[in-house]
Amino acid sequence: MSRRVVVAAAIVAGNRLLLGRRGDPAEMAGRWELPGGKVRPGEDPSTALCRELDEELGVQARVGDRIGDDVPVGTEYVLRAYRADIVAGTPVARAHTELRWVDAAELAAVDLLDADRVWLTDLRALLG
Ligand code: 523
Repeated sequence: MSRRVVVAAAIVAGNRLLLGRRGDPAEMAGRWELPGGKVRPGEDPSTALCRELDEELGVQARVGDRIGDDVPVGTEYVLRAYRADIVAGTPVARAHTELRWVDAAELAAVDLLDADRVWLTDLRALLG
């Protein structure tokens, strides 16, 4: 069985990265992540990420290059990160309990999900 791909976005504005705080499931509640979600069967990953950013943040985004390596999550998923830029709208927490723009120092201190934490070096590089 191949793993289902979950896509996530590194959205950077100036020297800050956008993170969302998860409200569920219980074991992830309160922790922070790059926004994103599951790619649907037959869906292009970039299209899936645009859809998720629209659903979760209410923004239109342009998906750019991949960053970091794919990260296995449990036995079911593989997580994949892309750069993304907001082209229309202002992010609103529709799927998260809170959104936050973090600089490099704040990123180092925040309670990121384990899988997202694997990309810390890649993410820090985006923040200069
Ligand atoms: N992760 C993860 N990091 C991260 C995301 C977007 C997702 O570790 N940045 C994990 C969390 C879940 C799995 O990937 O184990 C699926 O993500 P989820 O629940 O955000 O996917 P959605 O948004 O497609 O979920 P539903 O709409 O609830 O099906």
